[in-house]
Amino acid sequence: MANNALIGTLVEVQRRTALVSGDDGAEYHCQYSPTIDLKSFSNFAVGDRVEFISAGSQQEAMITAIQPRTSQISRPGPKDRLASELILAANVDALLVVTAVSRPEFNPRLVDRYLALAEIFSIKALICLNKIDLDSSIPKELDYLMGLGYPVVRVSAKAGLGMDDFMQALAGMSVVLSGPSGVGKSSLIRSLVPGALPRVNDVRKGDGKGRHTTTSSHLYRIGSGISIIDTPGIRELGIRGVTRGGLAELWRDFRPYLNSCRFRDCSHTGEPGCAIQQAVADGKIPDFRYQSFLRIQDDLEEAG
Ligand SMILES: Nc1nc2c(ncn2[C@@H]2O[C@H](COP(=O)(O)OP(=O)(O)OP(=O)(O)O)[C@@H](O)[C@H]2O)c(=O)[nH]1
Ligand SMILES: [Mg+2]
Ligand SMILES: [Zn+2]
Repeated sequence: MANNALIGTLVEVQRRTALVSGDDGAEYHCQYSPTIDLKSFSNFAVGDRVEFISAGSQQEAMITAIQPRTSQISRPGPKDRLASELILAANVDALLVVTAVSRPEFNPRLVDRYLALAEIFSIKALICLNKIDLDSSIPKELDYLMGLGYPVVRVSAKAGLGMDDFMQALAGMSVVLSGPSGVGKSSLIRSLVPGALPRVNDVRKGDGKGRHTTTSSHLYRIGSGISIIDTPGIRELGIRGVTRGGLAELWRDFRPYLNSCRFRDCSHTGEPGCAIQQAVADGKIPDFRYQSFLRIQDDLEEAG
Protein backbone atom coordinates (compact mmCIF):
# COMPACT_ATOMS: atom_id res chain seq x y z
CA MET A 1 0.00 0.00 0.00
CA ALA A 2 1.38 3.38 -1.00
CA ASN A 3 2.22 5.37 2.09
CA ASN A 4 -0.04 8.26 1.07
CA ALA A 5 -3.00 5.95 0.41
CA LEU A 6 -6.28 6.42 2.22
CA ILE A 7 -8.80 3.71 3.08
CA GLY A 8 -12.52 3.82 2.62
CA THR A 9 -15.70 1.98 1.68
CA LEU A 10 -17.38 2.07 -1.72
CA VAL A 11 -20.84 3.54 -1.29
CA GLU A 12 -21.75 3.87 -4.96
CA VAL A 13 -20.30 2.29 -8.08
CA GLN A 14 -20.56 3.55 -11.62
CA ARG A 15 -18.83 2.29 -14.73
CA ARG A 16 -16.03 4.87 -14.69
CA THR A 17 -16.34 6.47 -11.27
CA ALA A 18 -17.18 5.56 -7.71
CA LEU A 19 -18.13 7.34 -4.53
CA VAL A 20 -15.98 6.42 -1.55
CA SER A 21 -16.77 7.11 2.08
CA GLY A 22 -13.28 7.59 3.51
CA ASP A 23 -12.42 6.37 7.00
CA ASP A 24 -11.40 10.00 7.58
CA GLY A 25 -15.11 10.88 7.41
CA ALA A 26 -15.01 12.63 4.02
CA GLU A 27 -16.57 11.53 0.72
CA TYR A 28 -14.40 11.16 -2.35
CA HIS A 29 -15.29 11.00 -6.03
CA CYS A 30 -12.88 8.46 -7.45
CA GLN A 31 -11.76 7.04 -10.73
CA TYR A 32 -10.31 3.56 -11.00
CA SER A 33 -6.64 3.06 -11.57
CA PRO A 34 -6.19 1.05 -14.79
CA THR A 35 -3.52 -1.02 -13.05
CA ILE A 36 -5.99 -2.78 -10.74
CA ASP A 37 -6.15 -6.48 -11.52
CA LEU A 38 -9.78 -7.50 -11.23
CA LYS A 39 -9.15 -11.19 -11.83
CA SER A 40 -9.79 -12.28 -8.28
CA PHE A 41 -12.41 -9.61 -7.57
CA SER A 42 -14.63 -9.78 -10.70
CA ASN A 43 -15.92 -6.22 -10.27
CA PHE A 44 -16.12 -3.34 -7.81
CA ALA A 45 -19.14 -3.54 -5.54
CA VAL A 46 -20.69 -1.42 -2.83
CA GLY A 47 -19.20 -2.41 0.51
CA ASP A 48 -15.75 -3.04 -0.96
CA ARG A 49 -12.92 -1.70 1.17
CA VAL A 50 -10.56 0.18 -1.11
CA GLU A 51 -7.27 2.03 -1.03
CA PHE A 52 -7.24 5.34 -2.83
CA ILE A 53 -5.07 8.39 -3.33
CA SER A 54 -6.20 11.96 -3.43
CA ALA A 55 -4.10 14.88 -4.58
CA GLY A 56 -5.80 17.20 -2.14
CA SER A 57 -9.16 17.27 -3.90
CA GLN A 58 -12.18 15.20 -2.86
CA GLN A 59 -13.42 15.47 -6.43
CA GLU A 60 -10.41 13.87 -8.09
CA ALA A 61 -9.28 10.81 -6.20
CA MET A 62 -8.16 7.47 -7.60
CA ILE A 63 -8.80 3.96 -6.32
CA THR A 64 -5.59 1.96 -6.42
CA ALA A 65 -6.57 -1.37 -4.80
CA ILE A 66 -9.41 -3.48 -3.39
CA GLN A 67 -8.85 -5.20 -0.08
CA PRO A 68 -9.77 -8.89 0.28
CA ARG A 69 -13.47 -9.44 0.98
CA THR A 70 -14.80 -11.18 4.07
CA SER A 71 -18.04 -12.12 2.30
CA GLN A 72 -20.01 -11.28 -0.79
CA ILE A 73 -23.40 -11.56 -2.39
CA SER A 74 -23.24 -12.35 -6.07
CA ARG A 75 -25.14 -13.63 -9.03
CA PRO A 76 -24.00 -15.28 -12.25
CA GLY A 77 -22.49 -12.70 -14.60
CA PRO A 78 -24.11 -11.69 -17.88
CA LYS A 79 -23.10 -14.00 -20.71
CA ASP A 80 -21.34 -11.27 -22.71
CA ARG A 81 -19.01 -10.45 -19.86
CA LEU A 82 -15.78 -12.17 -18.98
CA ALA A 83 -16.43 -12.48 -15.27
CA SER A 84 -18.40 -15.56 -14.25
CA GLU A 85 -20.13 -13.74 -11.43
CA LEU A 86 -21.29 -10.25 -10.66
CA ILE A 87 -20.70 -9.11 -7.09
CA LEU A 88 -23.75 -7.23 -5.83
CA ALA A 89 -22.36 -6.32 -2.41
CA ALA A 90 -19.14 -7.00 -0.51
CA ASN A 91 -18.22 -7.45 3.16
CA VAL A 92 -21.77 -8.13 4.23
CA ASP A 93 -22.51 -9.42 7.74
CA ALA A 94 -26.19 -10.11 7.35
CA LEU A 95 -29.18 -10.10 5.07
CA LEU A 96 -31.91 -7.83 6.42
CA VAL A 97 -35.14 -9.48 5.35
CA VAL A 98 -37.78 -6.78 5.36
CA THR A 99 -41.40 -7.82 5.48
CA ALA A 100 -44.66 -6.08 6.34
CA VAL A 101 -47.61 -7.06 8.53
CA SER A 102 -49.87 -6.08 5.64
CA ARG A 103 -49.96 -4.07 2.39
CA PRO A 104 -48.49 -6.19 0.88
CA GLU A 105 -49.91 -9.18 2.74
CA PHE A 106 -47.40 -10.96 4.99
CA ASN A 107 -45.84 -13.75 2.93
CA PRO A 108 -43.88 -16.38 4.91
CA ARG A 109 -42.82 -18.18 1.72
CA LEU A 110 -40.89 -15.15 0.54
CA VAL A 111 -39.27 -14.72 3.95
CA ASP A 112 -38.09 -18.33 3.78
CA ARG A 113 -36.63 -17.73 0.34
CA TYR A 114 -34.46 -14.89 1.65
CA LEU A 115 -33.46 -16.91 4.71
CA ALA A 116 -32.28 -19.66 2.35
CA LEU A 117 -30.27 -17.09 0.36
CA ALA A 118 -28.53 -15.94 3.52
CA GLU A 119 -27.65 -19.55 4.30
CA ILE A 120 -26.20 -19.94 0.77
CA PHE A 121 -23.97 -16.88 1.18
CA SER A 122 -23.00 -17.93 4.73
CA ILE A 123 -24.19 -14.70 6.28
CA LYS A 124 -26.61 -14.09 9.13
CA ALA A 125 -30.21 -13.17 8.53
CA LEU A 126 -32.24 -10.64 10.48
CA ILE A 127 -35.95 -10.17 9.92
CA CYS A 128 -37.47 -6.71 10.07
CA LEU A 129 -41.25 -6.61 10.39
CA ASN A 130 -42.36 -3.20 9.13
CA LYS A 131 -45.69 -1.34 9.15
CA ILE A 132 -46.57 -2.30 12.73
CA ASP A 133 -48.59 0.92 12.81
CA LEU A 134 -51.18 -0.99 10.72
CA ASP A 135 -51.33 -4.08 12.93
CA SER A 136 -49.34 -4.70 16.11
CA SER A 137 -49.64 -8.51 16.20
CA ILE A 138 -46.75 -10.78 15.22
CA PRO A 139 -47.51 -13.37 12.53
CA LYS A 140 -47.19 -16.84 14.08
CA GLU A 141 -44.68 -17.82 11.39
CA LEU A 142 -42.30 -15.14 12.67
CA ASP A 143 -42.65 -16.48 16.21
CA TYR A 144 -41.54 -19.83 14.88
CA LEU A 145 -38.58 -18.35 12.95
CA MET A 146 -37.46 -16.51 16.10
CA GLY A 147 -37.38 -19.88 17.81
CA LEU A 148 -34.99 -21.07 15.08
CA GLY A 149 -32.61 -18.25 16.00
CA TYR A 150 -33.54 -15.65 13.39
CA PRO A 151 -33.84 -12.31 15.21
CA VAL A 152 -36.99 -10.29 14.48
CA VAL A 153 -37.23 -6.52 14.96
CA ARG A 154 -40.60 -4.81 14.68
CA VAL A 155 -40.72 -1.29 13.30
CA SER A 156 -42.81 1.28 11.55
CA ALA A 157 -40.71 3.35 9.17
CA LYS A 158 -43.65 5.66 8.72
CA ALA A 159 -44.57 6.23 12.38
CA GLY A 160 -40.97 5.98 13.60
CA LEU A 161 -41.70 3.05 15.93
CA GLY A 162 -39.09 0.54 17.09
CA MET A 163 -36.12 2.41 15.65
CA ASP A 164 -34.03 2.16 18.83
CA ASP A 165 -34.46 -1.62 18.89
CA PHE A 166 -33.60 -1.67 15.21
CA MET A 167 -30.33 0.22 15.78
CA GLN A 168 -29.48 -2.08 18.68
CA ALA A 169 -30.10 -5.25 16.68
CA LEU A 170 -27.91 -4.03 13.80
CA ALA A 171 -25.13 -2.32 15.75
CA GLY A 172 -21.73 -2.78 14.13
CA MET A 173 -23.10 -4.66 11.15
CA SER A 174 -23.17 -4.17 7.42
CA VAL A 175 -26.47 -5.48 6.10
CA VAL A 176 -28.07 -5.87 2.71
CA LEU A 177 -31.71 -4.91 2.43
CA SER A 178 -33.94 -7.53 0.91
CA GLY A 179 -37.62 -8.23 0.71
CA PRO A 180 -40.48 -7.92 -1.71
CA SER A 181 -41.48 -4.68 -3.38
CA GLY A 182 -43.59 -2.34 -1.28
CA VAL A 183 -42.66 -3.59 2.20
CA GLY A 184 -40.87 -0.31 2.97
CA LYS A 185 -37.14 -0.80 2.36
CA SER A 186 -36.60 2.66 0.91
CA SER A 187 -38.85 4.17 3.57
CA LEU A 188 -36.63 2.60 6.24
CA ILE A 189 -33.57 4.22 4.66
CA ARG A 190 -35.33 7.57 4.48
CA SER A 191 -36.30 7.43 8.14
CA LEU A 192 -32.73 6.51 9.17
CA VAL A 193 -30.80 8.80 6.83
CA PRO A 194 -32.21 12.30 6.92
CA GLY A 195 -32.22 13.73 3.42
CA ALA A 196 -31.60 10.39 1.72
CA LEU A 197 -33.42 10.00 -1.55
CA PRO A 198 -32.95 6.43 -2.71
CA ARG A 199 -32.66 6.36 -6.50
CA VAL A 200 -36.00 5.29 -7.80
CA ASN A 201 -37.88 4.64 -10.98
CA ASP A 202 -41.18 6.34 -11.35
CA VAL A 203 -43.40 3.52 -12.50
CA ARG A 204 -46.84 4.86 -13.25
CA LYS A 205 -49.51 2.29 -12.71
CA GLY A 206 -53.02 2.14 -14.05
CA ASP A 207 -54.39 3.74 -10.91
CA GLY A 208 -52.20 6.77 -11.53
CA LYS A 209 -50.25 6.32 -8.32
CA GLY A 210 -46.50 6.49 -8.65
CA ARG A 211 -44.55 3.46 -7.59
CA HIS A 212 -40.98 4.19 -6.69
CA THR A 213 -38.78 1.18 -7.18
CA THR A 214 -35.12 1.29 -6.23
CA THR A 215 -32.91 1.14 -9.31
CA SER A 216 -29.27 1.54 -8.27
CA SER A 217 -27.09 0.29 -5.42
CA HIS A 218 -26.04 2.46 -2.53
CA LEU A 219 -24.44 1.91 0.85
CA TYR A 220 -25.70 4.12 3.67
CA ARG A 221 -23.63 4.57 6.83
CA ILE A 222 -26.10 5.34 9.61
CA GLY A 223 -24.15 5.48 12.87
CA SER A 224 -23.58 2.84 15.59
CA GLY A 225 -21.24 1.24 13.03
CA ILE A 226 -24.20 0.24 10.88
CA SER A 227 -24.09 0.16 7.09
CA ILE A 228 -27.19 -0.57 5.06
CA ILE A 229 -26.85 -1.58 1.43
CA ASP A 230 -29.79 -1.08 -0.89
CA THR A 231 -29.25 -3.04 -4.09
CA PRO A 232 -31.96 -3.77 -6.65
CA GLY A 233 -30.19 -6.91 -7.91
CA ILE A 234 -31.15 -8.78 -4.77
CA ARG A 235 -34.73 -9.15 -5.91
CA GLU A 236 -33.88 -11.24 -8.96
CA LEU A 237 -31.50 -13.47 -7.02
CA GLY A 238 -32.55 -17.05 -7.47
CA ILE A 239 -31.61 -19.97 -5.29
CA ARG A 240 -28.86 -21.46 -7.42
CA GLY A 241 -25.82 -23.63 -7.18
CA VAL A 242 -27.44 -26.06 -4.76
CA THR A 243 -28.30 -29.67 -5.41
CA ARG A 244 -31.67 -31.07 -4.42
CA GLY A 245 -30.06 -32.68 -1.42
CA GLY A 246 -28.29 -29.45 -0.56
CA LEU A 247 -31.50 -27.44 -0.62
CA ALA A 248 -32.98 -29.13 2.45
CA GLU A 249 -29.79 -28.26 4.38
CA LEU A 250 -30.69 -24.58 3.99
CA TRP A 251 -33.80 -25.09 6.15
CA ARG A 252 -32.33 -25.03 9.66
CA ASP A 253 -35.22 -26.94 11.17
CA PHE A 254 -34.89 -29.75 8.60
CA ARG A 255 -31.27 -30.49 9.48
CA PRO A 256 -31.86 -32.70 12.55
CA TYR A 257 -34.01 -35.06 10.43
CA LEU A 258 -31.99 -35.30 7.24
CA ASN A 259 -30.05 -38.42 8.18
CA SER A 260 -33.18 -40.30 9.21
CA CYS A 261 -34.95 -40.66 5.87
CA ARG A 262 -35.14 -44.26 4.65
CA PHE A 263 -33.51 -43.36 1.32
CA ARG A 264 -30.23 -41.51 1.32
CA ASP A 265 -31.21 -39.49 -1.76
CA CYS A 266 -34.72 -38.76 -0.42
CA SER A 267 -36.23 -35.67 -2.08
CA HIS A 268 -38.73 -35.35 0.81
CA THR A 269 -41.64 -35.13 -1.62
CA GLY A 270 -43.45 -38.42 -1.15
CA GLU A 271 -40.95 -41.22 -0.53
CA PRO A 272 -41.92 -43.72 2.16
CA GLY A 273 -40.01 -43.39 5.41
CA CYS A 274 -39.27 -39.68 4.90
CA ALA A 275 -38.29 -38.14 8.23
CA ILE A 276 -39.10 -34.60 7.05
CA GLN A 277 -42.63 -35.50 6.04
CA GLN A 278 -43.06 -37.39 9.30
CA ALA A 279 -41.91 -34.31 11.24
CA VAL A 280 -44.43 -32.19 9.32
CA ALA A 281 -47.19 -34.70 10.04
CA ASP A 282 -46.24 -34.72 13.73
CA GLY A 283 -46.39 -30.92 13.87
CA LYS A 284 -42.67 -30.61 14.63
CA ILE A 285 -42.06 -28.68 11.41
CA PRO A 286 -44.85 -26.26 10.49
CA ASP A 287 -46.51 -26.68 7.16
CA PHE A 288 -45.44 -23.27 5.84
CA ARG A 289 -41.77 -24.25 6.07
CA TYR A 290 -42.41 -27.43 4.12
CA GLN A 291 -44.51 -25.60 1.53
CA SER A 292 -41.79 -22.99 0.92
CA PHE A 293 -39.24 -25.76 0.56
CA LEU A 294 -41.42 -27.56 -2.03
CA ARG A 295 -41.96 -24.37 -3.98
CA ILE A 296 -38.25 -23.62 -4.26
CA GLN A 297 -37.43 -27.23 -5.10
CA ASP A 298 -39.90 -26.93 -8.00
CA ASP A 299 -38.13 -23.77 -9.18
CA LEU A 300 -34.78 -25.56 -9.04
CA GLU A 301 -36.12 -28.36 -11.20
CA GLU A 302 -37.51 -25.97 -13.77
CA ALA A 303 -34.19 -24.12 -13.96
CA GLY A 304 -32.49 -27.50 -14.47
N1 LIG B 1 -48.47 2.27 7.01
C1 LIG B 1 -47.19 2.22 6.70
N2 LIG B 1 -46.81 2.38 5.42
C2 LIG B 1 -45.49 2.32 5.13
C3 LIG B 1 -44.51 2.10 6.14
N3 LIG B 1 -43.29 2.06 5.54
C4 LIG B 1 -43.50 2.27 4.22
N4 LIG B 1 -44.82 2.44 3.96
C5 LIG B 1 -45.45 2.68 2.63
O1 LIG B 1 -45.29 1.53 1.81
C6 LIG B 1 -45.12 1.90 0.43
C7 LIG B 1 -43.87 1.25 -0.15
O2 LIG B 1 -42.71 1.72 0.53
P1 LIG B 1 -41.24 1.69 -0.13
O3 LIG B 1 -40.32 2.19 0.91
O4 LIG B 1 -41.24 2.38 -1.44
O5 LIG B 1 -41.07 0.12 -0.38
P2 LIG B 1 -39.78 -0.66 -0.97
O6 LIG B 1 -39.64 -1.89 -0.15
O7 LIG B 1 -38.61 0.25 -1.04
O8 LIG B 1 -40.26 -1.07 -2.43
P3 LIG B 1 -39.34 -1.40 -3.73
O9 LIG B 1 -38.32 -0.32 -3.89
O10 LIG B 1 -40.34 -1.46 -4.85
O11 LIG B 1 -38.74 -2.76 -3.48
C8 LIG B 1 -45.05 3.43 0.42
O12 LIG B 1 -46.31 3.91 0.02
C9 LIG B 1 -44.74 3.78 1.87
O13 LIG B 1 -45.25 5.05 2.22
C10 LIG B 1 -44.95 1.93 7.50
O14 LIG B 1 -44.19 1.73 8.46
N5 LIG B 1 -46.30 2.00 7.71
MG1 LIG C 1 -37.30 0.80 -2.68
ZN1 LIG D 1 -37.01 -37.32 3.21
